[in-house]
Amino acid sequence: MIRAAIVLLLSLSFCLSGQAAEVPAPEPFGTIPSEAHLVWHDLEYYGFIHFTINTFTDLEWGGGGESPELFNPSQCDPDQWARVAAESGMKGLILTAKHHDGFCLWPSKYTEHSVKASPWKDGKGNLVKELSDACKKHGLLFGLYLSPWDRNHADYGRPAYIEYYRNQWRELLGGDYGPVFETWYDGANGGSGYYGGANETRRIDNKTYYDWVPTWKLVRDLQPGNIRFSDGGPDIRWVGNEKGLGYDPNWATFNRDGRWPGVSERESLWYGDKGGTHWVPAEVDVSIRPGWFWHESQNDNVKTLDQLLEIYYASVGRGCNLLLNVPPDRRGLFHEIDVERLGQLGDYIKKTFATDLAKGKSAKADNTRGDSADFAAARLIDGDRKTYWAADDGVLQASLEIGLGGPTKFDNIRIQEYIPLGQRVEAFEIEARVSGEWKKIADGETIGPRRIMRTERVTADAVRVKLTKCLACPVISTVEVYCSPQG
Ligand code: FUL
Repeated sequence: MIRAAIVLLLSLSFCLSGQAAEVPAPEPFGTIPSEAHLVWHDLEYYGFIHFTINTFTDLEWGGGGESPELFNPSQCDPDQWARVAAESGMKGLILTAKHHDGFCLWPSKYTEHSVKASPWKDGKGNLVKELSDACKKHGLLFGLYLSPWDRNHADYGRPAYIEYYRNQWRELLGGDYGPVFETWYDGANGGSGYYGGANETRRIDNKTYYDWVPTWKLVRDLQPGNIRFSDGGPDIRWVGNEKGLGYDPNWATFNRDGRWPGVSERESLWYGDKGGTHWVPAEVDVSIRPGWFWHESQNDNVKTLDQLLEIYYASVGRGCNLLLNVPPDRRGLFHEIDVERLGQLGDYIKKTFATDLAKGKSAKADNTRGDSADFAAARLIDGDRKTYWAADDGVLQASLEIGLGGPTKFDNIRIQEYIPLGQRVEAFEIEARVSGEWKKIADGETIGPRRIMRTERVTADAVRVKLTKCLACPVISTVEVYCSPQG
């Protein structure tokens, strides 16, 4: 008791003496990410699995009238998908539980058009379960794509279908498959189809037909940490192309109101909306092959390591997350060529980012918030992406200099803003000190959750990051320096 009183008195007098006066952290700027967003941003790279009857009919969009008898992979092995994905550095896998043709990869109790009616495992198989188990085994997160457009269902286009669609989400998210980190709502909606034998064209109004808000609430209630993807969010947005290209600038902020799956403006999808109303960052979805589904004719068109690296730097490198599709073949396996390319990509990423050449070296800034050690430049290189350097309020330009402790060869610089306080940087330049001379090696607009600049390879003893335009005082959590394995 007496001891506690003495400690209290001592700490009070310490505070009153002024020595412990704390410099306040910057106020959050604009709209900021949720906890679930922060977890999602850290995932960076994960995989997409497009697999259904299309794999057996050589189609990209099945009409909905295909016989379930066609679904019969001979050596289906979701464990191989998850193992290869994990080895290539992916953090999760998202499965097309149902694509536009309506065939369900799990034995849904709401339809007969599913694996139940297929010869695969005598109708006793459940691919959603098998993949969710394989993901757990290999330390991957598991996500689901359930196409809103259903070219098989007799009620598509009528209110009854919305209840069917929601029931399927209840089935998928309510129990057997564990945590589902992301749910995917495709923008392709309405058109010709089988529709229970009607074989006609059914148009719907993307903005009103699905009545999305209750569906999204249902998903969140069943899976509290879930991130919901579509052209219009609500949590993350489509990047506006299927080429694997993220943009610069890339604002995580987005004017979300009035945007729905299939309803958005391209420029907002590409760049986000500076100062936008909601945090809705971009996800880049692209296939390792020309198609989303496996086609034998595309075995020679699997993207090369160089193409995959272009995609990696244009997506992950620009602060987006990369969702790379790898379609299983008719055996139900990732094809050998795809496995090889994924291995090359994973190997490259692992080797490039193995050693941060700036970590624990020296750092200085031309402005430090309140001259406080809490926000000093040393925070940039402490190997902890949760600490940060910050400038004083009102300072909208700053220069950060990282000393590398002697001439050092590198070709990658990774920078992150501390996004729990919002996205602030609008323009930056990077220089390297080569033989005593500063030389510009990169520039760009936004940084956000991460920016990785692949530069010419230089040998330099210091790196300078100039923040030339900011919306509010900059808050940067890390500057890292790496060298790729080539050469
Ligand atoms: C598109 C779909 O129409 C494609 O088939 C694929 O699923 C892709 C990821 O989204 O909108």
